[in-house]
Amino acid sequence: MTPFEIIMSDNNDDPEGDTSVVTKTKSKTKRPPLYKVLLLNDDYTPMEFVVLVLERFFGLNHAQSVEIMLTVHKKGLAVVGVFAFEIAETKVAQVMDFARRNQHPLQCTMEKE
Ligand code: TYC
Repeated sequence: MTPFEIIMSDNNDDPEGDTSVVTKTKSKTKRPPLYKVLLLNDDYTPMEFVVLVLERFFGLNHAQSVEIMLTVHKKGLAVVGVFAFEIAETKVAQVMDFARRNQHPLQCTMEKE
């Protein structure tokens, strides 16, 4: 797509002078898509571990982390944050790795917003 187009007509309904038609098309800069990072409930991961994950990898304070952890516990899942693709991917990998190393079945996924 060309960002703009200039049509100049001089042939010639307007013998006096120059009438130009200038049209501009909006150059559409697309914002990158965003991805929700979701935390899933399970029956075994300790609540304190989930709180620690939220504090450590999502920069949430203790009260926010407890609140989100309890939402996941009650509702089955919650959105923890919304990020660009690579950031979301990194967060998911960090959480999954940390859970695995501590032998908890905690699951973290992402989906396009
Ligand atoms: N349901 C877990 C328990 O009762 C706590 C928990 C909360 C686990 C959130 C995972 O994403 C989670 N120990």
